[in-house]
Amino acid sequence: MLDIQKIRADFPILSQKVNGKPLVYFDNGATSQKPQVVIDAIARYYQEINANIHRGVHTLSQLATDAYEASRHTIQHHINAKNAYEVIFTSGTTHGINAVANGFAALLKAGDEVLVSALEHHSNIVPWQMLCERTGAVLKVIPMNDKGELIQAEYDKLLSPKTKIVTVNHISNALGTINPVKEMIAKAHQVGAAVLIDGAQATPHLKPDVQDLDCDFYVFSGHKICGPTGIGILYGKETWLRKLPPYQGGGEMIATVTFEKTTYADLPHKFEAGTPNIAGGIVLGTAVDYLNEVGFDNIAKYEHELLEYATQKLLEIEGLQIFGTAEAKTSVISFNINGIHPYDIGTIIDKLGIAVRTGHHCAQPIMDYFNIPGTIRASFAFYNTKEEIDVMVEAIKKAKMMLS
Ligand code: C6P
Repeated sequence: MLDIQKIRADFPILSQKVNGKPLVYFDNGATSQKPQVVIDAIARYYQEINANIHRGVHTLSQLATDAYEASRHTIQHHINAKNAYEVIFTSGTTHGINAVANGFAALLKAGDEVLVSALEHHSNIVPWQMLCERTGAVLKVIPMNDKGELIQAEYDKLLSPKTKIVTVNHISNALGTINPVKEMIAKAHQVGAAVLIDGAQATPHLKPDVQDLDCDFYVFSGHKICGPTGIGILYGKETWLRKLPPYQGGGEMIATVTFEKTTYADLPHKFEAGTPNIAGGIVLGTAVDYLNEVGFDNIAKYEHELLEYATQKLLEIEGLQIFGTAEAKTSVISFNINGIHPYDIGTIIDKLGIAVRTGHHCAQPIMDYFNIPGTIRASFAFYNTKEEIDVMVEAIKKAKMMLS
């Protein structure tokens, strides 16, 4: 069982007032709040060991390098990667997806197929469209049903020897659907396709096991898992990372450089050009340790309670419709109230201290599917409470009265 009050005390921002009201932070899908250990670790890095890494023989450079590489091992163990060099530091999910999509340009030819899902964030659509434009490959979309679940029978039909890569999120940011990625990966492998899993929304809620999933790539962002912004992870199977060309050229990703030819550094450095986000990399390890101390089983169980409680309470509001009713769902609720624009509700409840996201959530095709401009999205984390949900529900009722 989680001691929520003790956990909340770890997050200084949660005791703040916003617009004169206690903050109710339900925009965790956009970014998570940071515990004091993470905030302290950022300051400690700059106060005590700030130096460039993998370059100097001096003591600070060595300390910073050791801390950065220790964090890589923390993340390796967290996601159960076979080797630490399969864990690449990136600036975030978007960077990771672009690195892989860019690499596939060297492997695809006209007529090859790339499968994305109808549930994707723009970050997992646009880089693949750009890849298809460059190579003449064809983008195909795995459709979804009215509950926001991917239609597996349609996926089966789309898979063929022409499919070179399948790219799908583990959890949808807009609807909260948890996709059956393990089964989808196995099916893709039967036709020889690689699979990238966008774990941006999954990693705050669960501990991915990349070897058990057998995914070829798994990407996520540090800022959604209590870490800083500007840091993320691209996991890739060694065979794939060796096969793909580097994404960017520059310092630290080379073995030798002459004006005639450059040879590349070994993994993981081949994909880590330039001075990285050193503090971010180190502190991502701190964030992952913090979450593991809270425990992902505890997190999942508690967040599911919040989801069920909020769903039931929200549905008591007349005219409220929830988008995304998948059987397997995480603690995200997207909804609208008859005839009221989501921005109007979002703006009014912000005045009451409540932070939710409104709009298309960088997932316009999902909004198009439902023929709506956007939704109000409340996304809960393990530090939220049922009392906060009550505050939001009352605020929504008030906003509804004002607007109708
Ligand atoms: N979704 C949201 O409010 P970056 O921006 O690179 O850290 O993550 C991009 C991204 C990719 N895939 C999924 C499934 C995501 O949810 C996100 C980020 C945030 O839903 C901000 S748009």
